[in-house]
Amino acid sequence: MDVTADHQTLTIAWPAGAESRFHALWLRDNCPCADCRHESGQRLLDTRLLPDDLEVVEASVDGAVLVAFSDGHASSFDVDWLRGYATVDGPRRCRLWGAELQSDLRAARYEDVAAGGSALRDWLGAVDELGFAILTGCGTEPGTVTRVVELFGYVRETNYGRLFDVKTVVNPTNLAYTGLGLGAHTDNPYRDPTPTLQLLHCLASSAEGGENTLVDAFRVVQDLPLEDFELLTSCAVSFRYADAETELETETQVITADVRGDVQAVHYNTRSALPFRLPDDLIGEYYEAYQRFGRMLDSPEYRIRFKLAPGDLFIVDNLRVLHGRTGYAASGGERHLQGCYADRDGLRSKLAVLSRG
Ligand code: OGA
Ligand code: NM2
Ligand code: ZN
Ligand code: ZN
Repeated sequence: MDVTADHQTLTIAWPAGAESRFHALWLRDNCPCADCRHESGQRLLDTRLLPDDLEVVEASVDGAVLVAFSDGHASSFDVDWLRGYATVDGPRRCRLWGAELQSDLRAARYEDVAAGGSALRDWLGAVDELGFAILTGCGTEPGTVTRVVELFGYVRETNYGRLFDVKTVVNPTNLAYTGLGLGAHTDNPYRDPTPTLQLLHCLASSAEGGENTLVDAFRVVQDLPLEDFELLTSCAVSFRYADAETELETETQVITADVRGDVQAVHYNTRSALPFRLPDDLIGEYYEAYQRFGRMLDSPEYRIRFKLAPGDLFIVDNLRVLHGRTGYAASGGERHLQGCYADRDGLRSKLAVLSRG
């Protein structure tokens, strides 16, 4: 490997032939020495104090990449660390799936996952990679769903409580509390920010029906015509929920794309979408895109389904994997789930810690 300095650019020629360029300011800003980085890993250096015309005056390789800068500072960079930043895209962990996953549905056992270690790591890894995971053998003790969250993160309390019961009630305030079927949806899209994880734990399921469906909305987005993607990512829509004590309304897009144009989040919920406020000349086209996407989300080609037995639980990445259920009979059996919300950052933190080498 070979390094060359030219004014503001350090060029590395990797042994396999590829070349990477690093800017002087980027390198200086990321100097790992004890003057520039605190041992906590936080940056001591104030980026704003660096001179705009900073240059690399000398560079060489001696185990590490040694760089001398025009401000008099010298840095030593680990070669593998530099290689990790040689491309703009970082690693992407997500594996998209469709109905084919049905034949490969895996479930972990509560007692293994609750013991922590590699079983917990693998279960959290599945959530990160596939956007959902199933857990069996959780028992039917009320409150278990929040104990599962405590294995990796923090419960996200909402107006529905720290946890909520999903069963039919008289005078329901939410269609989830009826026996009606629910098409694929994002929970609580009217909340800002929308919870990024949802868990549902089955306490009773003797009623006829009430199967759950899951769809990887990111996989569906892949098959969406570009014009639809553009409309669904660029038009703002709002979601709302109101009852006696609550009034929540949030504006977002049905599909959110990141700066690279990759899908970042899906907010889809026909029950709580407010009437669209869109210009007349867009509304027809918007509905065309919205309908195509919505129908694809409930199409058998993309979704998986399963019936939760008492003691089973599933967790979804609420902004990627949409969930639904088929309707169930309100009489002649009981169906009772408990659910709660949590957030992805806590899950990813636990996963990262458990994955340390
Ligand atoms: C919900 C929900 C699914 C079910 O409560 O948000 O989607 O299986 N429930 O009852
Ligand atoms: N519940 C189950 O987001 C929604 O409105 C779906 C949520 C009421 C907490 C139902
Ligand atoms: Zn330094
Ligand atoms: Zn739901």
